[in-house]
Amino acid sequence: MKNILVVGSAGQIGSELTLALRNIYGGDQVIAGVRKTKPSEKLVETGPCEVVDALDKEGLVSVVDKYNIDVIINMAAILSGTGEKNPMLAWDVNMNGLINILELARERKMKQVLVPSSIAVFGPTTPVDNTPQETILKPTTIYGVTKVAGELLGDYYVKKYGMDVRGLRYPGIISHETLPGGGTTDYAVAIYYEAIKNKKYTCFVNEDTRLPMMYMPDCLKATIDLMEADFDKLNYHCDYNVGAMDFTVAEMAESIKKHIPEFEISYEPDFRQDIADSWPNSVDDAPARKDWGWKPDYDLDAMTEDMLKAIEEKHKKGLI
Ligand code: AKB
Repeated sequence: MKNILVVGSAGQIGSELTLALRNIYGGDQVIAGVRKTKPSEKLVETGPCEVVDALDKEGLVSVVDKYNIDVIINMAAILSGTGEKNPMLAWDVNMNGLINILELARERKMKQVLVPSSIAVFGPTTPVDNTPQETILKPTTIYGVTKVAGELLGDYYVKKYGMDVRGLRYPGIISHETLPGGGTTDYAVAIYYEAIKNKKYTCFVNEDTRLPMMYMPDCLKATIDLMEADFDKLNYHCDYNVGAMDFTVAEMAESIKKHIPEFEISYEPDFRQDIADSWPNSVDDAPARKDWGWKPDYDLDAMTEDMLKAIEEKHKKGLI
C-alpha cells in the first residue's frame, strides 16, 4: 500500500494525475496538495485535499505525517513564460520547493519521489532533431536552468542517499480538463478552445514553430508507468526523454480545419518565440522505451478529434 501526496494538485498535470492515481490506489490513498487555487469539485469529492505549499516545509511535514505519506510527487512549478517575467520567483519555487520535498522524503525515508523535468532543459546548442537522451544541457531560460539543476539534484539523492527519485522530461502537454498556466507550449491548448469558441486564434509563436508535444492520456500513462517501473531496470533516474508527437502550429491548424473548415489562424510572435526556438523539434526516447516500455497512443489527428469533442461539450454546457 502506498500513501501518495501530489504537491500542485490543482495544476494542469497535477489535477488529472491525482484522479488517475486515485482510480488505481483508492481515493483515500492519494492526497491532493493544493496551494491557493481552489481545487475542482472532482478533486474534493474523490479524496482528501490539503493546503500544501512546497515552500512551507512545516506545513508539508504536518500533511506528510498526518497521512503517513511514503510517495511524494512534486507538480508545483513556475513554467517558462512566467519564469522569464519573474526569474527569482521561478528559482524560489522550483529549487527551494524541490529541496524541501527531497529533504523531507530523505528524513521520512519515503519509498519514492517523482520530480518532473521538461524539454526546457535543452537549449539553442542542443541538437534540435531527435534530441538524444544524453546531450548538451545549456538552457537559456531560468525555468530550464532550474529543471537541469532539479534533474541533477534528484540524481544526487539517488546516488548519495540510495533514494528512489524519478522523473521525465515532459514535452508540451495538451489537455482539456485544467488549463496550463505560464508555459510557452500553452498555445497548443489555447488553439483548441479558441477554435471552438471563436473559430479563430492568434498564436504567440510563428507558424513554423515545431515542438515535441503529448496528449494528457499519454502523459498520465508515462508518469504512472515510470513510477511503477522496476527500479533495477532504470538506467536513468530524473531525466527520461519521452516523445509522443511533434508538429508545427500550421500543421495543428490544418488538423483543426479537418473538423472546422472555417477556422482561421494568425500570428503575433512575442517573447515566447525565443523560448520555443531554443527547444528541440523532437526527442529521441529510446531509453524510456527500452527501460520501462514507454509507447504513446495518440498522434496529432487523434488528439485533435478528442480535444475538439471534449471542448465542444464544455461549450454546449456553458462551462467555457
Ligand atoms: C512550458 O512551456 O514552459 C512547459 C514545458 C514544456 O515544460 N509546458
